[in-house]
Amino acid sequence: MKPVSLIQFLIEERRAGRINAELSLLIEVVARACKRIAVATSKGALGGVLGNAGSDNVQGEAQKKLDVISNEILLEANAWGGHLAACASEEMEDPQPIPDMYPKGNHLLLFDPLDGSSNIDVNISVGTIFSVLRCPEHVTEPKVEDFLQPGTQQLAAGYVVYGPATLLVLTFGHGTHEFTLDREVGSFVLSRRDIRIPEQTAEFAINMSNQRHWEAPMQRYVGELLAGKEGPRGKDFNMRWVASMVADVHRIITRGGVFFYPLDAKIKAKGGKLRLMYEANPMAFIVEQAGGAATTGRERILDIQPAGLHQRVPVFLGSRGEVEVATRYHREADVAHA
Ligand code: FDP
Repeated sequence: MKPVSLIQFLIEERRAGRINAELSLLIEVVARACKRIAVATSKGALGGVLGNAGSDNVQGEAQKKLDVISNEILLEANAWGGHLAACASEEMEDPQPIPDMYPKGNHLLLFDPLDGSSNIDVNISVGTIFSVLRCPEHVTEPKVEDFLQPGTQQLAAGYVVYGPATLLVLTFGHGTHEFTLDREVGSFVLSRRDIRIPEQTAEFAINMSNQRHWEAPMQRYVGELLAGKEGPRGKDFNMRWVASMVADVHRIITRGGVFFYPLDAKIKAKGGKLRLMYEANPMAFIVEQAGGAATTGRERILDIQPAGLHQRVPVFLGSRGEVEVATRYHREADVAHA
């Protein structure tokens, strides 16, 4: 079969009436920016881009040079095309308006420019995560509250993983599709259409070093997985933790599995570790569109009414069967303590 490029795929989505020209352009621009980020990350030490930038982001986390570079690449690429009303990023406290000299569009773009950035300096996969919302009607200068829409309102979501190959995974709410960057030609080519995550799995991803800080239902759930064949689950489970959400989610998209960043005593006051608007929501949309499930352990992620641009939430996502068991344990524990 003839390879299908991202551009061709987007034209077909437009013809099918699933996206409009502006959203198509937006995705093209984001994909082009991510190709530049792929080039920057692949240079490693030779590009002079490793190490800390010497600054902190809005979350008080040390910024890597590549965090800052990737953020600038995405902002610059998206400023002039006329497809956006504003951008918001993990690296910036407030939304970034489109400069007055450029035309404005009807979309809002949120992104984590370089997720898993603690892995950059050790040459392990990192990625970009993005989410697209519609700008509310008659809003010309979008404010934070215009971005605070539940994940169900997303028009598109995607991530790019910069690994041995650079891959783009994308959804418009009609299935989840994967594109592989053909480095010689410089274009993304469709490599998997309508990805399906197996419903059952024997593989889980979690940072086990936090075990003693977890809530009781999480202790119970993971305890049962670790008990293996002899335990209540009656089968052995395997564990993987890359510590780059994009890489862990991509493994799940590819061969099934389940990813947890639950609440723990250290992060309880913040509400969780991962950010709702540009990590949990886009990943939940992608995973649900591939037949998986995504919850906070208590509720569906996509149903959350956001309260802040940088809000954090617990994240349970992947193979439906395991997300449901872990979520049930939390709900049962809440009922028992009500
Ligand atoms: P990072 O802080 O390096 O950007 O986005 C947060 C994230 O990485 C995820 O990509 C990753 O899954 C998680 O944090 C890793 O957290 P731990 O360091 O606590 O394992």
